[in-house]
Amino acid sequence: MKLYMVPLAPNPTKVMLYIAERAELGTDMPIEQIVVNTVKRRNREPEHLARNPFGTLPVLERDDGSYLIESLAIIEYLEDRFPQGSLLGPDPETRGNARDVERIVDLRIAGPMGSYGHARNSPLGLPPNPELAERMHGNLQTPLDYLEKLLSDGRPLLLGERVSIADCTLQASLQFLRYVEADLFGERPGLRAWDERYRARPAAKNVLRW
Ligand SMILES: N[C@@H](CCC(=O)N[C@@H](CS)C(=O)NCC(=O)O)C(=O)O
Repeated sequence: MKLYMVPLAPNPTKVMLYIAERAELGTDMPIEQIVVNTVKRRNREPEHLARNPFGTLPVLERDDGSYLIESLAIIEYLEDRFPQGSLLGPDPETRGNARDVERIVDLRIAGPMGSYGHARNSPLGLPPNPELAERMHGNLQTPLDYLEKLLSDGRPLLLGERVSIADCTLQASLQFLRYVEADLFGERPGLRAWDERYRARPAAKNVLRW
């Protein structure tokens, strides 16, 4: 299989972190990772549009040559294809909780963080938009409080002791924020400690560049 990706972007990074965490748990998935340079707009060229008409990354090319073009669908596919040592967890309760927090992180945090970063200091060269940045900052407060509260019981990771797809999705967005030199945690010591702890993991060290 092939994963078309770009290192800084949050959605590819979340899949790359997932693959690295699975490797740490003992499942080395046979996936070649291929960079598509979004700064040079290679993702908008016919070669990539043939893989994914929306031009986004990541894209997983399966062994039969067909594609998956949504990051969470790619992770779920890999979970189903390599169920031994699944990251989602062994039972419906664990899997339900992991999916729930991952959706909250992706929809309520990763999206606004991406918009905030691009509005402040876009790596793709988008024009600054202070008004949008301020609105995204406001939208992020309740979801960040939600995560801070989850962590307030002393758990090391977002779902407890075991790493989850929610950790991968959150860290993928934080790498992007570090690159654009933004910090949105405010006075949230639980999230700051989680960030340090997650970045010390071998999978994070293998994948993260910023
Ligand atoms: N819902 C898609 C979103 C994919 C997405 O928006 N990827 C961004 C990178 S994080 C991208 O490719 N942006 C470049 C572009 O749209 O030109 C997913 O989860 O995979």
